[in-house]
Amino acid sequence: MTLDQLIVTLVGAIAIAGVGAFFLLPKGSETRAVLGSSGFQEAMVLVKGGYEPDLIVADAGKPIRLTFLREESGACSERVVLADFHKSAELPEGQQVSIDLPAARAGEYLFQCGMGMLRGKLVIR
Ligand SMILES: [Cu+2]
Repeated sequence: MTLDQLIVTLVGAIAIAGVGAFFLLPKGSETRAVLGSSGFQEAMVLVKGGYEPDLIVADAGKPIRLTFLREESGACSERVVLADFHKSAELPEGQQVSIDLPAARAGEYLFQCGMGMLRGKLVIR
C-alpha cells in the first residue's frame, strides 16, 4: 500500500467510525459542571425545544448552580422543576435564571418542565 492509499484508507475508516458512533452513542450531550470562584459547581443549560445539555455531571459534596437560559416562548418550558431538591423556577424568555442546589449525595436527579415533557438529568458522582 502506498502512503496515499494508506491515508485514504485511514480517513475512510475514521469517517465510518464517526458515523457509527453518531448512531450508537446515546443522544444528548453530557456536560461537567465546573467549579467556579463562587464555590459552586456551575453549568449553563439552554432551554430550546429541550434542555441542552440534558445530562450534567457534578461531584458529590459541593453545591451546584444551574443557570438556565430559555430561548423560546412556548408555555411548555416556562417552568423548570427539580423535584428532588424541592426547587422550581420561572424561566422568562431571554433571561438567565440561576438555581442553587445544596451539596448532594451521589445519585441521579431529574430536572424537567412543569408538565414533565422536557427532561434533563443531573448526575452527581
Ligand atoms: Cu412542558
